[in-house]
Amino acid sequence: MDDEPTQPEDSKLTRSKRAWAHEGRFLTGKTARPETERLPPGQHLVKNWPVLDLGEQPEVSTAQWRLDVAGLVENPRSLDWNALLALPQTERRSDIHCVTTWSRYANDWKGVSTRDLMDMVAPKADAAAVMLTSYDGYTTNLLLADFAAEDAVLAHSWQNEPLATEHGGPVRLVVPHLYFWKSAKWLKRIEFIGSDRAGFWEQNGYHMRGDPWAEQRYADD
Ligand SMILES: Nc1nc2c(c(=O)[nH]1)N[C@H]1C(S)=C(S)[C@@H](COP(=O)(O)O)O[C@H]1N2
Ligand SMILES: [Mo]
Repeated sequence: MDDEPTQPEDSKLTRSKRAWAHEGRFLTGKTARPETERLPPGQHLVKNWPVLDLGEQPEVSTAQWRLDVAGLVENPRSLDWNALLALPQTERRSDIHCVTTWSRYANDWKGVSTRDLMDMVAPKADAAAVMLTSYDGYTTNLLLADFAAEDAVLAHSWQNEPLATEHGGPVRLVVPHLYFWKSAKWLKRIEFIGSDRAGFWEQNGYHMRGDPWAEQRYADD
């Protein structure tokens, strides 16, 4: 016990780090932001979870479900349900911000992080963006850096329950730092592409990136 290292409790760095942790500095997770900054501009908080789709909610059983990962990758894959569950499983808590102005705090997701997926498929050097395609025909695009965000998850569970069909089960993407239209439900295909291309809403007047903190709602914002 005598030679137990002294804790540098009062060092300048430790004090700074404690202050940064308190402010949530350097963290991207919204949960670390001060409460006053947790809600992006123009948003209001809801307690329920609204359902938004194109009018069709495809019923895809876990037995039928496949996720094709294709395009500019070294190791293209077609994952079935068991292959998805065999990958490292990640839990993330994040807030939802929908472009229609509702936000919902503290959603607990479980699934495969996009970083672990990328470790498996190994995007090529010229991959710059991804195009997502869903079982209802929906598409949406993301820059590679946004897709690879630390808190982005291919989610199969929400609050410890299987993700409901209406919310995109068996598997949806969740990219919490962008408006929720980027978080494709009923995910079917991820294609790594060389340059960013507009998906469904992006072709219909929505912003190519959709950062809620910059209010990137529409194409001319
Ligand atoms: N496949 C698919 N994904 C989708 C959509 C859709 O119509 N089809 N709508 C998007 C939009 S506009 C929003 S706001 C969110 C809604 O997700 P929720 O219904 O779980 O709230 O899903 C996004 N992902
Ligand atoms: Mo939306």
